[in-house]
Amino acid sequence: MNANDTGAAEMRGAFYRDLKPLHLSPLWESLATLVPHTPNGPCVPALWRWDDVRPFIERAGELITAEEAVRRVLILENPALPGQSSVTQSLYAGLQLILPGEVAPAHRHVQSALRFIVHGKGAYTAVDGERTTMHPGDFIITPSWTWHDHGNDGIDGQAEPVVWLDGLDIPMVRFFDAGFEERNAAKSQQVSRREGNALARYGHNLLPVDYRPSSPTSPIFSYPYERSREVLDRLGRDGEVDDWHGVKLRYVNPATGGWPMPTLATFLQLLPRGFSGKPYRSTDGAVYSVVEGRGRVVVDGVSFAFGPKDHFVVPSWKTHVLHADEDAVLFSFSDRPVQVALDILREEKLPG
Ligand code: 1HN
Repeated sequence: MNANDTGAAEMRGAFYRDLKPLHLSPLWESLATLVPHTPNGPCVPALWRWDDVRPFIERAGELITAEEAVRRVLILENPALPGQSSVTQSLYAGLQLILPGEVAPAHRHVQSALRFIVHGKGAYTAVDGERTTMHPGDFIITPSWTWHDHGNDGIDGQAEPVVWLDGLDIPMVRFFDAGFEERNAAKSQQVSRREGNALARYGHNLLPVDYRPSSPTSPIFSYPYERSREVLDRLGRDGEVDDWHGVKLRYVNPATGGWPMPTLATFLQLLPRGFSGKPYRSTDGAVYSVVEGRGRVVVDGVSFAFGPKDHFVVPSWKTHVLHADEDAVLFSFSDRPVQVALDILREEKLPG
């Protein structure tokens, strides 16, 4: 640097300091960060092992009731975003516990929520007057601005602690500063339809003749694991195994063919025993819940071994491969519908 450059740098420095009080800043100093050559977000891959997390979920159950907590949840925080209640820049994830006899009181909010049942059965969630009993692997939707409460009455007189994964679009709603919430005077909402009504109406390749979607969210609240699992099995046996994803299906809104939720995409995939996937990356980072089987995900060369009830996050544009030692079933969710709507989704299936 010659004397001239030093002088120019000092003059620029002085200029930037003078700009500050006017809340002005020079774009040329941040352009490369604002418009990166390729995605270079702060999030890191991470894995939460069920064996590590479970004792803390149990302790939370001893320390606070579901009613006092409103929602008794341990948030899965991206290690690179401490204190932000975010597992990626756009996604929230948490593990919620409800003990036998407890009630998590009714409320509604703009944020859309999904539940993926991880552990135990016999809890219920009530959405818009209909209860759905939870079983491991079920995918359940709480649409934006619908009343919802949870309880745990058990099945046939047998009740056990139930844990599920909550996935919400909280960071997206926060980004838009568009959040509203209301609490219901009643702890549990009135039941107005028998359990299974929505699935009967909308979940069998038939729709009520005059049905017109009243919202972009799927009219099915619950996608039972039993049915989805059977399809994976069938397609796996038929050899429809993608070199990158194994047998991977997306959940669908039967009324539109689109995503079940306007902000969150959900997927279920089977990695057959011995599967060794090719590298893949996409701009929608995803949170995974392991339902069955053992294997590993290798993200940018770092290996994370997973087993049943483990959770992991693969951030945006991180190259990753999936391996399975046993038949493995993975549920996942991402912000794909939003990226598709904005026409910014990119994905790459890389050669092995
Ligand atoms: C919420 O309403 C639930 O209803 C779970 O179970 C997690 C996290 C943040 C905000 C609202 C639920 C939540 C939440």
